[in-house]
Amino acid sequence: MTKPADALSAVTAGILNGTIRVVDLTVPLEPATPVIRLPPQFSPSNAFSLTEISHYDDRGPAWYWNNFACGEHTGTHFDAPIHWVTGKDYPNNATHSIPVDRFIGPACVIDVAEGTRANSDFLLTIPVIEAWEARHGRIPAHAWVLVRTDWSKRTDPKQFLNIKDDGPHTPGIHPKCVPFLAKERDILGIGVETVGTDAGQAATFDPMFPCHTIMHGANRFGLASLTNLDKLPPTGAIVIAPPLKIVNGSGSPLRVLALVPNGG
Ligand code: 23J
Ligand code: MN
Repeated sequence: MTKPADALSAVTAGILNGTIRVVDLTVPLEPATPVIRLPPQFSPSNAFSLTEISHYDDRGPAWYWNNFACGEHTGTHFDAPIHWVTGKDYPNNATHSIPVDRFIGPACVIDVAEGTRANSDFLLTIPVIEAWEARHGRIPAHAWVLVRTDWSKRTDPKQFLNIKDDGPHTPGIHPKCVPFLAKERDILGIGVETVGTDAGQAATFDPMFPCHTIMHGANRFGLASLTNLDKLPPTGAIVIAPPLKIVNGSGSPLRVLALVPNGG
C-alpha cells in the first residue's frame, strides 16, 4: 500500500522526470475566441475583451495589468449545475460551492472523430460507449468523459461555429446517452471540443438543449471548447478542471490540465 505522502511525491517526481506529461486542454482566451451563437430570440453572451490599466507608463510606471471582461461561458469553460433550470435547486451547485474534489477525476476519452468527419451533426450514442467499454473497461464513477471529435482542429471561427441558414451544425451527445453517463456511470461530467456541450442543432431538439437539461438536471458538469484531446490516451489520464470561485457563478473560463502517464 502506497503511503499518502508517497502517492503525491510520485506525482511531483513523475512531472519532473518526464514519466508524467502535463497536457494543456485549454484554447487561448482572446477577443477572437469563438462564443456560442443562440437563436435570435435569446440574449447573446459577450466575447472576451481586455483593456489595459497601465503598461510601465504614466498610469503605472513599474507595472503592467489589464481589466478583462467576458461571458462566463467563453472559450474553454466550465458549466455548473446552476447554469440550467433543471439544476437550480441542488445544494452546492454553483462555481463557488461545488465540492472541490469534484473538479479532479480520471479521464475516459471516447474517440468519435471519424463519425464527426463524415457528419457535422454526429451524436454520441450508448452503443458507441458500450463498444468503447468493451475495449477499455467500464467508465469508473467520478470520471470526466471527454468526447474527442477533432473539432478543435477547426481554427477558423467560421468553420468552428459552422453556422448555416438553419443554425449551427456541430457534433454533440444523443439525449438518451446523457442519463446513461450521469446515472448508470456516475460521471462528473462531459467535456467536448465544440463551443458548448450540446450539439449545434440542439435548440431544435425536444427538450431543447438536452445535454444541458439532463446533465445539469443530474447535478453534473460540462467542459466546453477543449483542445488537445488527441494527445490523451483512452484511459489513464487525470483531468484537473477547477472553475473560478465566482460567487453564484454558472460557470467560468478555466485552464484545464491533464496528467498523462508517458507512453500512454
Ligand atoms: C446557454 C444556452 C444554450 C447553450 C449554452 C448556454 C451553452 O452551450 C453553454 O456554454 O453553456 S447550448
Ligand atoms: Mn457553457
